[in-house]
Amino acid sequence: SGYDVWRSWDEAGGIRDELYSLAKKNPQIVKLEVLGHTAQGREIIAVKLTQAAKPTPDGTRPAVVYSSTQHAREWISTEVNRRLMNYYIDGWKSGDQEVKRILKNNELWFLLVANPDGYQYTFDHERLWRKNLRDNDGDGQITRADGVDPNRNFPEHFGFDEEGSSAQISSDTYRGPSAASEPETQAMISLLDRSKAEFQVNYHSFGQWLLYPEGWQTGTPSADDPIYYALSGNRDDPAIPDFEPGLSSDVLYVTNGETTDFAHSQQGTLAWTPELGEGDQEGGFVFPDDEAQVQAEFERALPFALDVAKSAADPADPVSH
Ligand code: 0X9
Ligand code: ZN
Repeated sequence: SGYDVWRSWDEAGGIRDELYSLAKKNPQIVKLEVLGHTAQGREIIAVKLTQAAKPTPDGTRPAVVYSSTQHAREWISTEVNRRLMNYYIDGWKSGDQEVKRILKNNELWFLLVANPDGYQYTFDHERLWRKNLRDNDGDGQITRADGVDPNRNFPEHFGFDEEGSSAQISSDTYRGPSAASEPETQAMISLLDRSKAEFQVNYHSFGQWLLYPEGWQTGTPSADDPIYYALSGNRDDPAIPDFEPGLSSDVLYVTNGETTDFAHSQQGTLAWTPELGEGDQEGGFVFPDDEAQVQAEFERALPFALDVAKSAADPADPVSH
């Protein structure tokens, strides 16, 4: 791809190749699952990590879904999540006791590129593309009029108002023709179903936020708030250093049809949106192509990711940050 750090989906040795090769090399702990196919025919791939003498059926162990790159341009989210997946695989191989405990007790699911069409498009055509590649106007080409925002297409307050998503096809927050109209949305829903996940960490970028539901309104507290508070930390001592934890609709902005709202309300999966990376305006989407800075961002995010996994067996009694 011409970058030091970033790798596209399609290229030889890219993200898709890595998923297949990790599954092939580590059959005792890695299972690959094709959840669906995009408009352009790319596979939407999840990987399950768990260790057992005999294969355990999906959804039988306390589960965490780590997902990333619903928004095509948010490359740092895939790279942090990819390093997390490899941290678990390498840790298991080298006998890291904490990692081995987690993989014996839980199933961890990784959806590194939730929007592979859009992701590939940011390498080949337009670095700042956000949405998927639905041909909204049916003219057979991809232009500004095309694409659905994968994080506005979920069947939870879908299209509730025009502030939280848009009905305009050219908008970057176009919600799509109907709830769960998109293969990327259907794949995420099937993953949450299959895993019966206790928790989801849905990495995005940017802004150094650690967001949790609800996103569609600020009004109603949830009975699960104590778990969100315990795992997220607070402004003075956040679970991801320098990130501000908070209610997504309150500290950032209102959305509807959003993933973590759906996960929490419809699936009973407590879910966060970490917004990785600092920056201002659109520049923040272009995280530096610099190994040391990318690794530092991964290491910053790691303790929270581990705490969530360690809490999955008993979410009511979370590993308090
Ligand atoms: O707008 C989004 O989908 C997320 N931000 S991003 O810049 N990565 O596009 C935020 C989603 C979190 N939910 C709410 N803020 N309600
Ligand atoms: Zn995003």
